[in-house]
Amino acid sequence: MSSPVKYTLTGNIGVISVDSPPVNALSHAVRQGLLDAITEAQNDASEAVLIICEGRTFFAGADISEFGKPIQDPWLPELLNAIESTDKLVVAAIHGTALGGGFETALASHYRCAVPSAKIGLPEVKLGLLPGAGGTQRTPRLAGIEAALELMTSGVPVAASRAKELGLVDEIVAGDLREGALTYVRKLLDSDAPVRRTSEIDPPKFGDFDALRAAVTRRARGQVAPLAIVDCVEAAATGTFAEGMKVERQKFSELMQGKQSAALRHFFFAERQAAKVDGLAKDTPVRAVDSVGIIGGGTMGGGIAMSFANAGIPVTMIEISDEALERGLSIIERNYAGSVKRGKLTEEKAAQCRALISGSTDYDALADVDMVIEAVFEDPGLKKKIFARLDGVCKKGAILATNTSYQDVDQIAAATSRPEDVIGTHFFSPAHIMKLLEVVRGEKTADDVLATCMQLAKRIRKVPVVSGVCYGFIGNRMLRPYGLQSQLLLLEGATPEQVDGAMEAFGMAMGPLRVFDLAGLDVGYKARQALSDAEKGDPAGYRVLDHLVEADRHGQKSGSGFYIYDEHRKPTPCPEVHKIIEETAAELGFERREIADEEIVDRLTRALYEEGGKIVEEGIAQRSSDIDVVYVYGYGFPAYRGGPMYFGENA
Ligand code: 3H9
Repeated sequence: MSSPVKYTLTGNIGVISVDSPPVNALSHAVRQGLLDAITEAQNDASEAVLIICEGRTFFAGADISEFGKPIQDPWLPELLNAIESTDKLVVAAIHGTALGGGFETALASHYRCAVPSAKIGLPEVKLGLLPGAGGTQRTPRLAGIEAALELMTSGVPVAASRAKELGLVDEIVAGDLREGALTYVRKLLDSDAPVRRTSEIDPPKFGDFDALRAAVTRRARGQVAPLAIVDCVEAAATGTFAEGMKVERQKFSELMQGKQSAALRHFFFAERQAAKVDGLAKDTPVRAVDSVGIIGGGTMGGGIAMSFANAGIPVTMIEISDEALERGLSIIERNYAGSVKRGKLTEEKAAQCRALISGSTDYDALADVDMVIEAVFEDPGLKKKIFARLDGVCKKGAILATNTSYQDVDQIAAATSRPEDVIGTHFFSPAHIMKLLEVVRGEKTADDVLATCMQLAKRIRKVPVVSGVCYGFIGNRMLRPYGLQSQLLLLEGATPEQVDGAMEAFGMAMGPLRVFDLAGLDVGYKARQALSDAEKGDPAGYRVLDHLVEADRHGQKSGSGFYIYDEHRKPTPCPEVHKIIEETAAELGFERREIADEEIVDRLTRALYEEGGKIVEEGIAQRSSDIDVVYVYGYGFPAYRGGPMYFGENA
């Protein structure tokens, strides 16, 4: 098999060029090729060496698919030491994303240049790991302790310009990368630039590591890798390079064998797998979507509009009256202002996005759009009426999508003469922030409509998961047994703060009862009033909720629900709620007992896992890992537990 690494001489510069699609991961073949090439360069007539990658990116990191398997030499840290110890100048030329071991390869080079669009990052923490090829030791030597820690504990990449400010990139090259990089190497040679080994730079000596550890612990929320990163950086600041490398190796190996990294690696591949639709050919044509209409300017409609505008796609928002439209557009305005204030968007970018959103009260404004997303409240009759109207107004081939969270997409599609163009796109609130998109495939949804929505999701920076049609689709359907279990636990003896505390300590972004409070207890209450006792199901599932609403406790918005809320929405436990729970337990004949936190976590996660199993069995989800993606990105399940299905199988 030919090597993905080529070595050629261009004048007096040895060029190591790597071509290993899709992302030039540092697989065994790449590492071996790099070692062979650097050895050849060391012994030939070249005066300097350039490392450059073909395709869409510089090395995206170690090859994650090799993790968990026996290590094949040369292992990355040794390879990088060999590169760094070369006597000839070694320069890395970065484009695309230099990530993890990829960026560590650049750090082991003596100089680094990058095109302006390049990004560099150390995202190992997102895999439950730390930079294990010298990154924890070399980064603080170039960028200082705080910047290095920020890069490594957040895992968020930075742009080339910022990397240059931090001293992690030496030169930004405009135009063609190879030409620019060769010119840069010649400039270094002409100026007699010395071989500059990062490992030989004196490490920064300062660091209040106790304070840094405390800050990282707060942000890490149960993850072990961020604290191990602090340990490595402390070793960089207090010992020699060789000593620091020993600590790094030890900690990397511990993390690699730990449960969190295994779960996060599962999740990495689960996310990528979710984008693939079984039975849908890779070359399925997609429809052009260059303009979108949104029906409904409420919180959801506004967030969806922003998601498209942020990706440069113009949006026409439809409301029933000028006042409603005005209200919707002003919420969007406020959201953009907030993003600017928090430094998420520049004023200029926010203005550009905002300018892409226009409004109308006339459906005729949708005559030419490529896609419409209906985002009105959950009234099946109203939704059907809207789709019948869209059928009359929209051009042939327009995709007609509903943002329903529960309703039957097939029945909505049946209100049109073109059910093949109808699909569900279920966004999560706040829609401009939450990454999950459930793409609901109706019985008659055309393949190209589905393929278009999967691709479009990526364009608007969402993670799509395909769901079949059932009440609540994947995510909300699983909330039912989860919610029921939370109510049973209360009746059997737990307090709301114990249930939420146990689940939050487990890693959920929010416990189930705080979620009830956030959503509003009155919503379910009103819906139940229309149901017969038989339809309502087991009273244990809703009786406490009913009593709370009847005591005027509607959740966070009313200042009280399962908790009392202050003006900052901070929850405080409430004795009156304890009393309501105890009385309801007596009313329904429950005998109360001590319940351990482990039982709470076990019963609630099992409820998700069991319902998830049914969802896969029925073919609603394509695979159980898709459910993990739904729960991590849509419902705050901790990624380091792998998602409810992975957790259920591996806990
Ligand atoms: C590390 O480096 C440890 C070292 O510090 C120490 C070692 C001793 N390996 O995401 P995409 C595949 S840890 C293997 O859809 P995009 C991916 O599975 C690593 N495969 O594309 C997918 O395959 P498929 C630190 C990888 O354009 C295909 O490439 N690095 C790897 O949206 C396309 O991926 C990271 O954590 C990999 N490293 O985004 C970076 N990366 O087509 C992880 C990707 O079969 N990668 N694949 O489904 C990324 O963040 C994104 O993939 C990237 C491209 C931004 C590069």
